[in-house]
Amino acid sequence: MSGPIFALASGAGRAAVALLRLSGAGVEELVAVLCGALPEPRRASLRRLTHEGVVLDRALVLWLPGPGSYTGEDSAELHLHGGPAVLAAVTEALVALGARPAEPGEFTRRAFLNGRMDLTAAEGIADLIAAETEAQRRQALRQAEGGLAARHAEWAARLTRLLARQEAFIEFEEEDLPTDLDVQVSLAAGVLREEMAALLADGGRAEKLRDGLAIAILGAPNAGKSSLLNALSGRDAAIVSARAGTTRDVVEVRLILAGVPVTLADTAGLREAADEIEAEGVRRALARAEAADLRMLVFAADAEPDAATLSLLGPEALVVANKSDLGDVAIEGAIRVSARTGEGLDELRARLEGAAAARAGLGEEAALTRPRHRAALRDAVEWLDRLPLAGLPELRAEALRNALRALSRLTGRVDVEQVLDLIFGEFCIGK
Ligand SMILES: Nc1nc2c(ncn2[C@@H]2O[C@H](COP(=O)(O)OP(=O)(O)O)[C@@H](O)[C@H]2O)c(=O)[nH]1
Ligand SMILES: [Mg+2]
Repeated sequence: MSGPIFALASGAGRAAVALLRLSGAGVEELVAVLCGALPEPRRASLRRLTHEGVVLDRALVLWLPGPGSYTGEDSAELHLHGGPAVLAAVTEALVALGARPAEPGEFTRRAFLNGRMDLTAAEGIADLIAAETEAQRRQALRQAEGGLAARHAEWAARLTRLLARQEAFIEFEEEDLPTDLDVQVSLAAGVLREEMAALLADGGRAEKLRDGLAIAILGAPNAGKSSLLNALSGRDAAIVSARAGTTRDVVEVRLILAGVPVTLADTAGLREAADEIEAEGVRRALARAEAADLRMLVFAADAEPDAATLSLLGPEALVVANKSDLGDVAIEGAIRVSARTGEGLDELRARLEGAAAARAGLGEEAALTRPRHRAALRDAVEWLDRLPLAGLPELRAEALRNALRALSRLTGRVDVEQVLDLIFGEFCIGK
């Protein structure tokens, strides 16, 4: 057990109650000193907290002895009155008694180090705290409760068995092991490889649900891109003007579509720029088009489609014919809308929601929510790919061992030091 740490686990600022968490060796004495005596474990007890004869607050105290606590260490919670002076006085007393403020993510880091959870569960908790939408919450909770870890454990167990068989072959080569052992191991490893590849081939939807989907609005000047952004977001985020070339930088609004956080980006109209600033705007628009998960191509229904926008057409694009109140130029597959009259906007919104759900909706089962998961799994697949090429039993065992090691980076059972800082750095202090 490491030394005692403490942190405010509730939000900062004035509130009815401030929740201060403590964890580590020495918390038992610390709580006993503050309360006068150690309260009954795992029971909320109302106590006067005193330090050196001064009453600090009257608080609800929970004494949570390890190893059955969140961190696995001796822990406590102090439910204080939420004023800043109360918090300051209690903090000062805790420091005087030998505790120190926790680093971001330190409670969860200790929980991981004490075997209370694996890395994917720790990440799930970080995501749960950050979740803004229902779909994000469900995805995070699934991971926090061990969805991905369970998938990993099943694969790791199978891979370990294959490795054991392959190593037995090295040890007992001359004896009567099945002569087709190599083939058997390769076949089983091939099945495993396909399952992993299937999870990798999900189009990154879980990562997109976590990080948000990027939608770029593109089209000729004056097609009504800014008007549509404003209509979809329900506020005047972008300047609308009859003058072509008004929007020069990228204007972003955040929306939630079908539970998916979305960044909708309005861009400069695509045309030969009149000046340097507009040219930069067009360059940025094209960069957005490149990086976007979804392109919304806007044409004006009272004009012929322009070549620059047409060149961005593709199966993945959502095509919109705006200004339906002014004309009816036929554009293949376009949704007819009018930012002015509101015609077609409900359909446009529904189509955007459908597209968002298809690209980033909540999946059926545990998914890869971070690039780090993807990298680990991709490594494991690559090692399994090498297995059939390796002739010597030693090399085959090595490939399996490396695949297992790569896979284990997911949950952090081995080889984890280098990823720890990365992961726990995402946490806020007090968790
Ligand atoms: N009649 C009509 N005018 C529109 C419509 N949408 C936009 N406009 C007008 O077209 C002009 C250009 O709109 P804006 O949104 O700035 O286009 P952008 O250059 O593509 O961003 C403005 O005067 C808008 O009021 C529409 O659906 N119908
Ligand atoms: Mg504009």
